[in-house]
Amino acid sequence: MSNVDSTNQLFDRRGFLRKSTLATLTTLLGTELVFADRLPRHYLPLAFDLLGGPPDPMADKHKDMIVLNDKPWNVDTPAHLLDDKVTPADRMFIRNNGLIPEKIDPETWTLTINGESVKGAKTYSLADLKKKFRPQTYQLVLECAGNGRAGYYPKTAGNQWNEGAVSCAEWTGVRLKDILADVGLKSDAVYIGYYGRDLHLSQDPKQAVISRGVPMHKALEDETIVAWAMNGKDIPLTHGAPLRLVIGGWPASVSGKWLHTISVRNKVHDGAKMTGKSYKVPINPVEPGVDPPEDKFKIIESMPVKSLITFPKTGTSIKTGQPIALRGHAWAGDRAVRKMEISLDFGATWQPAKLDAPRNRLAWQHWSAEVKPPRPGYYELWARATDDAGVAQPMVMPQWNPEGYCNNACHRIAVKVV
Ligand SMILES: Nc1nc2c(c(=O)[nH]1)N[C@H]1C(S)=C(S)[C@@H](COP(=O)(O)O)O[C@H]1N2
Ligand SMILES: [Mo]
Repeated sequence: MSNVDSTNQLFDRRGFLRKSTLATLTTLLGTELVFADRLPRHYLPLAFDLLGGPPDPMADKHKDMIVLNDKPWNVDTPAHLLDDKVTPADRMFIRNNGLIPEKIDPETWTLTINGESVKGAKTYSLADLKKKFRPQTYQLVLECAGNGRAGYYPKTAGNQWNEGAVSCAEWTGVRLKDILADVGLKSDAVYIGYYGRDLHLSQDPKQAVISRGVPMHKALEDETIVAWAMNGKDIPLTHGAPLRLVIGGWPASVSGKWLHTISVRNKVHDGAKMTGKSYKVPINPVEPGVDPPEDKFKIIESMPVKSLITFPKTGTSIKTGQPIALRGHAWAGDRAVRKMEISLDFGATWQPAKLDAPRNRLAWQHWSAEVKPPRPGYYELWARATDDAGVAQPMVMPQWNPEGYCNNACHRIAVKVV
């Protein structure tokens, strides 16, 4: 049985095998499931074991991806798998808060724009969106706010992401600002909030999984798009098919997957995971381990400057006398990266790396460098990016926060020169 965890999606709310599941099973078996009407609640026929179980989001992923959790699916990417300039689907981290929706039909899918601050609600089919507005393609960095959480001490609750909860794929869709202009906004619009089709882990359809948003100034940026394609193909189901809100530079939690509604709000959006302490950090720095009350937190907006060494892979051995060629990417939320540096002596000295311009605003920037280790032995290569406001990555753990967000400490790899 490949994934007992996804069985949630096989049963209806009362715990009986869904009619659709039964139909699929019958087709796959090539015969009738006699006495299907007598199956006990929450009972999964053994046939699932024989057939290999329900669709598995890992089936399309690189074998070295790291599953942190499978209920819901949270899958980290090792840094060396992020070496491509544009992140391929099979190396893209997965961060789900609920269950991947089962039935996606692009033919009947719609996007509704509603909320207090629209002049009137409007609904578009996918074909409408493609026809009515001009398609745009952007490379956009999506980084989970919890990326790097594993590096915080004391340990904080949540998925223990290492470095890989970040991607920069090429997204195609239409500008949200074009759609909103077509709908017509009232002057009191301050925020948008998205709604996606995924189901809460409890399977209660009335319970929202996640519904986050951004202030109008971010919603109306050119690069904020409602996308139907990723890397030139339909968006993979795991990553939000058939329609996704894609907003670069901010916590990826604002990029709503399986998008069906956007509400334009006359106040800060109050959907699931906008309230409480989710995706928030203390307004004032706290001593590690201290968790202040809710009203002392602020919403994370632009993500901090950060970089990755994607080549070589940590733990590599290199022949003595050769320079070490290394490369990776750097990004800085809403800002650009201005400088990239490498150290091979634990941060005592730094040398500049070559840094490319981004393909477009909010895309990551590629960098490369060569270092010459003086003699055989163990080395660490550290990488440090500085953004265009002069803010650099910290070499040690940044400001600890109770939810473990925004760890942008320098990435480092181990290399042996033999
Ligand atoms: N509908 C929906 N959208 C969602 C989520 C989700 O659980 N449901 N997770 C968010 C979070 S927290 C992150 S980090 C990104 C992850 O995107 P990915 O799985 O495509 O890499 O999607 C965001 N959009
Ligand atoms: Mo996230």
